[in-house]
Amino acid sequence: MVIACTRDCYDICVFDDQYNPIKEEPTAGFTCSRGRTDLRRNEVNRITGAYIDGREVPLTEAIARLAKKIREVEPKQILHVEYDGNQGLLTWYYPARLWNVLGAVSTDYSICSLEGHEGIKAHYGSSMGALPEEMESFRSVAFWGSEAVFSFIHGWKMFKDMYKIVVDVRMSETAKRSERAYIIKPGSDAHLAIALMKIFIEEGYAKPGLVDLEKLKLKLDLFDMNQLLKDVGLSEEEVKELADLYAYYQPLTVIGFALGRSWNGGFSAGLVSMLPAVLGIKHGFFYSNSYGWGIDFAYLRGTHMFKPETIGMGEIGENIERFKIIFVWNSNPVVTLPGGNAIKEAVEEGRLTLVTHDPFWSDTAKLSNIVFPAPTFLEKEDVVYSYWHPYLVYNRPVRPAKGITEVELMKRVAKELNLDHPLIDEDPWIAVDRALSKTGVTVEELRSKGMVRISPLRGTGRAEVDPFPTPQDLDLPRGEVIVFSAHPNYTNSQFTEIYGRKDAVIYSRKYEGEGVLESRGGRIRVKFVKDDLPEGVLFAYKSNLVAGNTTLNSVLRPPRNRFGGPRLNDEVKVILDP
Ligand SMILES: Nc1nc2c(c(=O)[nH]1)N[C@H]1C(S)=C(S)[C@@H](COP(=O)(O)OP(=O)(O)OC[C@H]3O[C@@H](n4cnc5c(=O)[nH]c(N)nc54)[C@H](O)[C@@H]3O)O[C@H]1N2
Ligand SMILES: Nc1nc2c(c(=O)[nH]1)N[C@H]1C(S)=C(S)[C@@H](COP(=O)(O)OP(=O)(O)OC[C@H]3O[C@@H](n4cnc5c(=O)[nH]c(N)nc54)[C@H](O)[C@@H]3O)O[C@H]1N2
Ligand code: SF4
Ligand SMILES: [Mo]
Repeated sequence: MVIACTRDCYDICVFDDQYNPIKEEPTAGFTCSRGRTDLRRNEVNRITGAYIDGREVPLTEAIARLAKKIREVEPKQILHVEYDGNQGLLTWYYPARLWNVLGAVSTDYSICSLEGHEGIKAHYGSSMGALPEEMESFRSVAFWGSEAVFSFIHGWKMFKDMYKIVVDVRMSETAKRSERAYIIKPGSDAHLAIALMKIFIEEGYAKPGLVDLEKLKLKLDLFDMNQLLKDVGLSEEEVKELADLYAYYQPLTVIGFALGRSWNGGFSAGLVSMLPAVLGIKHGFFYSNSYGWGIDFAYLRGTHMFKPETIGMGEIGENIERFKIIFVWNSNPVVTLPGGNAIKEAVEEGRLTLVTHDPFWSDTAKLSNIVFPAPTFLEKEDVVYSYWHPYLVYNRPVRPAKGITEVELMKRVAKELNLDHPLIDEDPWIAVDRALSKTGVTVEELRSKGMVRISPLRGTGRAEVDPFPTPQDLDLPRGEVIVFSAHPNYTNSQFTEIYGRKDAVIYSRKYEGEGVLESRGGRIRVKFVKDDLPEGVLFAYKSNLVAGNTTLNSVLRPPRNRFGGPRLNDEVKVILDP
C-alpha cells in the first residue's frame, strides 16, 4: 500500500503504510520539511464542520444554502476558482464538471505554468521534455529561473554531482551551490538564448537534424549582438563562456516556472528549450511533463462537452463586478492571485458570496460566507501524477476522513439543484479510467499495484524555428522588478500552522525599513530589508504574500504575456517612509 503526497510539487513523494518515504525511486527514502510534518499538521487548523457566515451548521444546511444561492443568479455570475492544492484527479479535475455543466465561468488555470507550456509546445508540439532516467545520463545541468534546491529536491539530488550552471536574476540558493552562475537582467532570458544560438552557429557548435539551421540563422540575423549583450547585462566574454560551457558539457536544460511569469515569458521558455535542439541534443530540456502522460484532463473536467467562458487567473480583480458567487476549492486565491484583495472587498461589502471547500482554515476559507470541510490527501483515495516522474500513484487514506470529498460535494450540490447529466452521473472511477485510457493503465491495475510506471507521449524532439520573435516582439522592464521564489518550508501559502505566519518582506539592494510598494494594481505598505541583490531586482518569497490586512498580490495587475499567462514579475516602485 502506498500514499502519495499530492501537493503542487515536482516530486510527488511516495510513502509506505507507516508513512515512511519509500526507499525506491522516485522518492529514494527522503522527503522535505513539509512532508515530514504532514501527520502532525493533519490535526491542526482543520476545518471540521460546515459553516454559514461563521456559524457551524449541518452539512445539509450548507449545501441547501449554496444551491439556493446558485438558483438566484445567472450561471455567468458564478466563477469557480480551483488550482493545484491537491493534484489528485478526483480532487482537482473531476469536480469541475458540476460548474461546467451549469455554465459557470472558469479561470484559465494560467497562474503558474500555462505560459511556459504554450511557449515550448509552440516549437516542439509538446512541452514534454526529458524523463528522469534520461536526466540522469547527463553530466551537466543548466538551471534557468529555477530554485531547484528548494522547489525540486529529488531533482536536485539527482543533479548534485553534475556540473551545474545557473542563469538567474539573483544569486539564488541554487546559484550559490552550483559551479557557475550567470546573473542576468529580469526577463532577458529570450535575449540570452538568442545570443547563445548566434554563437552556437558562428562557432560551429550547432548541429543540423533537430532544427532547420538555415531558417534559424535568418531569424537570428535580425538581432544585433551588442544590443543583446546590453539587454542581458552580461559581457561578451561571459556569454561566450556560457556558450562554450554549453557546447562542451551539453547540459540538460531545466526551465523553471519563473521564466513564463517574467517579461517575454513564453518566448523565453520556448527559446531556452530550443538550445539543446540547436546543439543536436534530443529531448534535452525539462519544464513540466504534466501534459506528456496522456491524461485526458478535458474529459475529467467535462470541457470536451461544455467549453466554459474563462477569465485570466491574474484578472479576477478587474472582473470582480461580474460575479455574485465565487466557489473555491484546492486554492487560496485571496492570497495567491492578483486581485485577491478585490474578492475580499466584494465579500466585505456584501456584493459577493464566497464559498470555499478546503481542509484548512486558509485566508480564503476564513473570509468565506459558506465553508465546507475537505479531507486531506491522507484521508481519501485518489490517483495522482507528477510533473516530473513517470509514475501514476493510487493514493490510499491513512487517517480517518474529516469532511466531505470534492466528488461527494459536487454530487450532492447537483442533486440539490436537480441537475441531471451523464457527466455528473458518471461514476468517478470510470471517469478516471477513461481519462487514463491513453496511458495504458487502468484504475484496477493502479489499485492492486499502488504505483505504475507510464510511458511518455512525446514528439520527435525536432523543434520548429517559429514562432521566433523579432526584436520588436521582445520587451524589457524599464524600472525595478519584483521576482518571487519558493521557500523550503512552505508550499505556496500552505504550512503556516507548522512553520509560522510571516508577513511579506521585500528584499533589495537599497531599501530598508517601512514604506510603500506600488505597481499597476495600487500601493501597499510593506517592510523592506537590504540584501545582496542586483540593482533593480526586488525579491519576495511566494509563500509570504500577506502584508497586514492585504497582500503583495493586491498591487500586481499583471499584463498577459504573449501566450496568455500573467506576468507576475512586474515593474514596481518603492517609496520609503522619510
Ligand atoms: N519548497 C517548495 N517547493 C515548491 C513550491 C513551494 O512553494 N515550496 N512550489 C511548487 C510550485 S507551485 C512551483 S510553480 C515550483 C516553482 O519552482 P521553480 O520553477 O524553481 O521556481 P521558483 O522557486 O519560483 O524560482 C524561480 C527562480 O527564478 C528566478 N527568476 C525570476 N525571474 C527570472 C527571470 O526573468 N529570469 C531568470 N533566469 N530567472 C528568474 C528567481 O530569482 C528564482 O531563483 O516549485 C514547486 N515546489
Ligand atoms: N505574486 C505571486 N503570486 C503567486 C506566485 C508568485 O510567484 N508570485 N506563485 C504562484 C504559483 S506558482 C502558484 S502554483 C499559485 C498557487 O496558488 P494556490 O493554488 O492558491 O496555492 P496554495 O497556497 O498552495 O493553496 C492551495 C489550497 O488548497 C488547499 N488544499 C490542499 N489539499 C486540498 C484538498 O485535498 N482539497 C481541497 N478542497 N483543498 C485542498 C490548501 O489547504 C490551500 O488552502 O500561486 C501563485 N501566486
Ligand atoms: S511537498 Fe513535494 S517534496 Fe514535500 S513531501 Fe510533498 S511531494 Fe515530496
Ligand atoms: Mo506553481
